[in-house]
Amino acid sequence: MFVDLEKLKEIVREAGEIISQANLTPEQIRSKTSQKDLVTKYDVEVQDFLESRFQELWPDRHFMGEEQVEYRYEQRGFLVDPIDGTSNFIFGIPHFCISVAVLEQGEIVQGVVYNPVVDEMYWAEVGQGSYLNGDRLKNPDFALGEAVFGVGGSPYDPNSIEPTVRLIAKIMEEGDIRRLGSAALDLCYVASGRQGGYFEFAINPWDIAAGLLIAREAGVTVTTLDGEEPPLTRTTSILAAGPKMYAKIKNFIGF
Ligand code: 2AM
Ligand code: CA
Repeated sequence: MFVDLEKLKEIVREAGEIISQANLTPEQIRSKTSQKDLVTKYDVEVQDFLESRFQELWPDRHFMGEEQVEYRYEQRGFLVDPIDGTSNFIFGIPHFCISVAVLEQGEIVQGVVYNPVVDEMYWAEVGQGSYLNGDRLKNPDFALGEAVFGVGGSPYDPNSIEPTVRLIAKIMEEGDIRRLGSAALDLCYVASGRQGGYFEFAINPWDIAAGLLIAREAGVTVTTLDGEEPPLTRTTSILAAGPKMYAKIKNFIGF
């Protein structure tokens, strides 16, 4: 049995309130791995809130969140990013979200991605389609020139800078790009067709797990940038697009 999705959405919405009411001050921000990798008091607060509510309701499920000190990947449990798009949150760009994936036997079976600023709740259950609030999502399968392509910059990974720029250049010969700053929302935007596709060379499982299911349930093809299944236990590359755009990018990269 999966978790009660309505209950899960309700809790995530409550967690969104913590972010909406946040009053961020400079001393509540600190850097993690580098000056580009930031965390705030609210990332931790949201994670603690979700962990305690999930443990109350679903005590037999493991909880793993980005802000934990040590990561333990389990086949069955929650994979959580309390704020995806923290840099946007810090600088007041209203584009960030809470991302929660539910795993069974190592597979993502449910996903919820919530942007509290615009009250947009994306959600999916495996085999049941994906939704934005009450509306079913379907990627419109655009050609490359017909919709923008979302790009993740991975500035934390120096090796990815050059291939990222090269792929952007190829895409811009025919289309246009966006760099919105939240991997989870990038995937949801591909699900809905706001973006035709999205790629990033280095991204973590908690950023993509929920969005990956939401995108796939909307007919989006999602793999690594080598055409493999994205692993959920380590940093990975990601390519998500409708079939037409996916084929085009596959051709550019040559996998
Ligand atoms: P975050 O906001 O949860 O930190 C932007 O390109 C994306 O990269 C965001 O989803 C961001 O997630 C993520 N990100 C932040 N730090 C990262 C890191 N050290 N390695 C890989 N991805 C990271
Ligand atoms: Ca985060």
